[in-house]
Amino acid sequence: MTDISLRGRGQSAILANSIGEAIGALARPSRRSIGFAAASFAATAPTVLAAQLPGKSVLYYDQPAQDWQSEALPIGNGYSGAMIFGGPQHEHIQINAASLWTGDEHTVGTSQNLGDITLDFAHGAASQYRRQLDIATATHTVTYAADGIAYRRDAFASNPGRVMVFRFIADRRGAYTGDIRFADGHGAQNVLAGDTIVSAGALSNGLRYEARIRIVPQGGSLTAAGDHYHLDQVDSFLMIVGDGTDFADDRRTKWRGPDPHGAVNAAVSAAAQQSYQTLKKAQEKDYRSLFNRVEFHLGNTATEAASMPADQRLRRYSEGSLDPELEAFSFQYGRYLLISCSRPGGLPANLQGLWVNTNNPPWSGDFHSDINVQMNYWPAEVTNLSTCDLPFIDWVNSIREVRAEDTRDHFGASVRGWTVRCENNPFGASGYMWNTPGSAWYCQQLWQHYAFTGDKKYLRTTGYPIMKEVCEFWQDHLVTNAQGKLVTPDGWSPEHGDVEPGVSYDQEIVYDLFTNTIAATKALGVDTGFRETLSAMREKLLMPGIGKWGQLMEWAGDKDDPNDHHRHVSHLYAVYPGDWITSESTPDLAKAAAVSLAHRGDDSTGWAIAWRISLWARLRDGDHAYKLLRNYLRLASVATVNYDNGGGVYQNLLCAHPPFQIDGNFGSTAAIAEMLLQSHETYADPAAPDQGRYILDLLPSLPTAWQDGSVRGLCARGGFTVDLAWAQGRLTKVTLTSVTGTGCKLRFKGRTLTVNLKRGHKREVDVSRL
Ligand code: FUC
Repeated sequence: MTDISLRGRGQSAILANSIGEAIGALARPSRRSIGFAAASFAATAPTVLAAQLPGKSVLYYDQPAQDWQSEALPIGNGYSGAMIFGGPQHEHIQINAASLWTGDEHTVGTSQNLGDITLDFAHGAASQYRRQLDIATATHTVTYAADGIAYRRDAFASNPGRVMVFRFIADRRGAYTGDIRFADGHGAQNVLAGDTIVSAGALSNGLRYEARIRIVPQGGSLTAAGDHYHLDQVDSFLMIVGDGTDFADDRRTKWRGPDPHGAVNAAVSAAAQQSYQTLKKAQEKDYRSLFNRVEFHLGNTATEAASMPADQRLRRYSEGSLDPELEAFSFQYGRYLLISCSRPGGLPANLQGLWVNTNNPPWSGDFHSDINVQMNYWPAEVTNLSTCDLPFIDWVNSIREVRAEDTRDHFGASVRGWTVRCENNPFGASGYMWNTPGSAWYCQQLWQHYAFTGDKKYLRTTGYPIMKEVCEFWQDHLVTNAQGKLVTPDGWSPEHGDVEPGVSYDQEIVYDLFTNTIAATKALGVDTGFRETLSAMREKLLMPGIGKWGQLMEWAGDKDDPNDHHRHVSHLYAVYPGDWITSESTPDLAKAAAVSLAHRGDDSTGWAIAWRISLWARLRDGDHAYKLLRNYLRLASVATVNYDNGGGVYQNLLCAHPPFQIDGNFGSTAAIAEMLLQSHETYADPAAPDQGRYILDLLPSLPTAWQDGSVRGLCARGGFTVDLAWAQGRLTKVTLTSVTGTGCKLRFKGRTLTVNLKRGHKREVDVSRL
């Protein structure tokens, strides 16, 4: 056994600075050399925590988590993440590296669990227990008292630091005696190096990974005990966790980069040299720079609920109580999750974000192309997290070549462009049914990134080339039917019905693809001939019909069943996330879409409810959207696995398909934004004859339940950010900022006002004119 508690002077100075400072800050006044203030901390710890609580940004519980999917709480830095249980005597922290995937270019494989850290402490029974997640600071905190000692843990995942930091403090010296273990998800043996547990290995596909868990104790001793560490009467400690793999999103290097050891070791070592406060400051600065871009408030009606543990609060809400701030919280929670699992340079959010606790997760924890991976990115642009969109865009960019080869193998050697099947991995492999318009759906999101940001360089170098090649696929793939209409020969309404020609889902997405690509050629001033070809083809596309019960037809034939409650509503794509069936421009189709949607029902799986909220918001029925939001936010049954309905959220507010699937979290956040602001419609402007301008519809689907509120920082197409305040359903303040320097039309309840802003300018609009 190696005793590493005797440290050089330099190191103990760092420790004194870090944990000592931290606890000192927590428990002033007395801050001696190591900063403990035993008596005052004991007295103030619960108060200190409580003082942070009523925060609209906090989820809290008075019990530790027992169950991973429904109770543990997630943290993440975009590349690595953890689910924290918060047990006082037995802490369990399950960790992930987002790129830990089996499979290759031909086999989808699955995303994988990295492993489980456990800490067992020799405490007596805990009292005054509380754990919380504060999404304003992205910090998980546990406090409790045991044996007359007050304990506190804080945890966060640092994007700039590329580590996760766990701090354990107490109000009495020598409070921590126990064991720290790591169980590698693939059975690799731990190596104990100095004060670090190292676990490294390779998956069946050769992908190398490494996890490092470094313990930085203060006081007492840390000793290696076989495959784990033993703490003896340690005053407090930091646990710095780094992980990674050698995945690279580059086919030319066979999807591999350098061995993860170098980067993981460097990140953990660098973090261990910094004080807790310095690490926290850097993490918060980065996190707040994204999270604080949007604020959303819905009055102050729920103070009582806000002070309840989240499980009770959700139960109360599920039983019908009003809690608008919970609704606002769930909006922000989707943003928290996206910031935590989707950062530039990383992989896109998978079906569980990046939080996967088994090596056989539901649906492989993959990038599902027939709604799920797209839905993960619905909130990105509109909720001012454009940067979090980049992993999705980069992933699409990286898989083109593999997809083109596979597409040619299946659709014929002369077919240009590419498309996908339903199940997808980081290496471009695609499995299960062909989802022929899947790549065109990706392109819709590539176009939205431009529509919101106005970033022409991105459009020229990344967005447009992909859109163009996917159009080429459709130029080669569409066939002319007996009525002279262009149809997809092998259409499929996802997970619903047979493969047959002219399915509305395919037709609508291709229409959308051609429309956006035409707009892209105009924005870039390129490819006039190609544009004309696309325009001519678009005119010949079979459009969805209106059927015998007034419904928007899902298939080319009028065979929809009015009692069909299938979760997918793929034929409503053109309403949302598409943008060309609208009450204003295509009122008959919009009416038919509402008939279809009403018949499909209000109950479904988590993501399917989230989609329906956006659809009702686009169809201008705020109260129906709200009704579904309440369905979405009901407490889901824990053990259920259901493919058809039973969606909701677990007590940790993660979306229940069921089981846990994160798309509903993201889809519902996007849907709330859609209730407050829409910008998908355009108008002709002589100043922009080719492109048109966007109409910014303010509070287009405000439910009766949200008569008072405010939102700051939502984004609109055309490069605007919008701040709104309203009272009794009437706008009281509208502030507009233009990033790109273009004009727009504001619309509120049908009244419009044209506004022209210079690049970077901000203006408060005279609401009396709306
Ligand atoms: C689609 C959906 C399922 C599930 C799966 C991951 O296939 O139809 O409900 O969400 O993706």
